[in-house]
Amino acid sequence: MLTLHHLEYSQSFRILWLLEELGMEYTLKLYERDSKSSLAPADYKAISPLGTSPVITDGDVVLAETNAIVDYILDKPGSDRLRPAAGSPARTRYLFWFHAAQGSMQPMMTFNIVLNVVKTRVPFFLRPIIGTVFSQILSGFVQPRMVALLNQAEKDLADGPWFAGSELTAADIVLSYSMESASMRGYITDKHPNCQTWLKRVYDNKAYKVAQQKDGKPSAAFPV
Ligand SMILES: N[C@@H](CCC(=O)N[C@@H](CS)C(=O)NCC(=O)O)C(=O)O
Repeated sequence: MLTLHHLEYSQSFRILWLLEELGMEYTLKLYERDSKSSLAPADYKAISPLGTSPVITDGDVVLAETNAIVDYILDKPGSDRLRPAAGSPARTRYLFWFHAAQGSMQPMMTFNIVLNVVKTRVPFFLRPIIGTVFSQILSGFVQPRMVALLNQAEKDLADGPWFAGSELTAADIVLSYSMESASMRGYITDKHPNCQTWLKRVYDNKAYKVAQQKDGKPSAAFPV
């Protein structure tokens, strides 16, 4: 049976939601982050070929990388209902957002988290200078990219309740973690009403709620 190795406050929450959304049978193993480094613990790193979360095991298969895991699961017989049909307009939107989530938005959020964590760990007398440098990185690099992504999200979500249109797809599931991170870090504001409504829709989703219960944490996203 497929086992999801779920690291707390990590991108694997999306795989938990996906499995619940599909109503698939699976085993869930929960892992806590290392209290000093906030990274995955040694027993988690021993499973994942990249040492990162998410990772699944399924018989002899060990698979890391969020979107590879999503496609692996959706390729299972009877599970292909969260990808719009090839050639449909919804498919093009789906492809864009499924890949923009992991290729563009999540890297910005991870970068943001890393800067925040580093800032709290440098000697206090270096913090003002480090803080200034990091602010410049955030305003010159992260902020413009997030503005472009969220402006596009606002536009696309004006056409339907979900990123690919009328139906929930795996793009929404993958985006959920990054969009929650963006909201927690103040990138999603009142200027993004469609994004705010979409996030509410995600939190109201039945399978998402079950995933939250199984996860047991106040948020899916890393809270720093
Ligand atoms: N591109 C990878 C990114 C994975 C990643 O960086 N995961 C973070 C959790 S959000 C992680 O494993 N952090 C703990 C660590 O690096 O030890 C994916 O989509 O799976």
